[in-house]
Amino acid sequence: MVEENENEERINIMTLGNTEVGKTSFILRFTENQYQDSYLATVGVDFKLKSITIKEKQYKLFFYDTTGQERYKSLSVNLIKSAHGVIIMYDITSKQSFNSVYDWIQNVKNVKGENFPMILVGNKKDKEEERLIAKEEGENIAKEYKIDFFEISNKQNINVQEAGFAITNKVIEKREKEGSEGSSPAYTTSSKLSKKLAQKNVKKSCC
Ligand SMILES: Nc1nc2c(ncn2[C@@H]2O[C@H](COP(=O)(O)OP(=O)(O)OP(=O)(O)O)[C@@H](O)[C@H]2O)c(=O)[nH]1
Ligand SMILES: [Mg+2]
Repeated sequence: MVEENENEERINIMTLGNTEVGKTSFILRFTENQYQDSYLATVGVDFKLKSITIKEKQYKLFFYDTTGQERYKSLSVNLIKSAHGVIIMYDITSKQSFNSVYDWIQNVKNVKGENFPMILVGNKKDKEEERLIAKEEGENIAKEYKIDFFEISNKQNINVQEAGFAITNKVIEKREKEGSEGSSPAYTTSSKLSKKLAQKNVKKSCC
């Protein structure tokens, strides 16, 4: 079982993007500061946890992870419902992964509407000699959708923490804003779906 600590507010973050862009590697680097060169496609839904304190408040981050393989796309799209924030990822050496960014963003918008916390990340910044997507191209999409953009490298640990904390802060800002507007968002309680998944997967990946 995932230990529920009353003092910790839960934040569900999803990584979305084509297969092999580095979603699992990002989560591993952000939560455990580890990196593996070998590739193993994510099977089903996985997650990892990280507890953090921001402005003296404790948060438990749940990073949800699915494969970007086309045939499992509906699984990823279904999970968006229980996300509080999303990281859209592409690989700077893969045109196809970059071309899919619009689709992934649109999937999120279809489920969550406008102004949902989201950031765009171009991964594998260490492979400069194989780069096919200029930094400006990523920046332009981010500008178009008014979201933050980062180029990162999980391998060399560049900008990974910055991206992880940026999406976390976006979620917190939105909650604070909605809280101050008097609404009581469903964010503070975990959704049934994510809770069920957490219980199902906790044996696979643990704290
Ligand atoms: N050079 C380089 N390789 C990376 C980086 N991040 C991930 N990789 C490699 O890219 C491959 C795919 O990484 P994963 O994290 O498994 O990709 P994924 O997006 O989770 O893939 P799916 O689960 O199939 O959707 C692995 O061989 C990683 O080692 C990076 O920053 N630089
Ligand atoms: Mg994966």
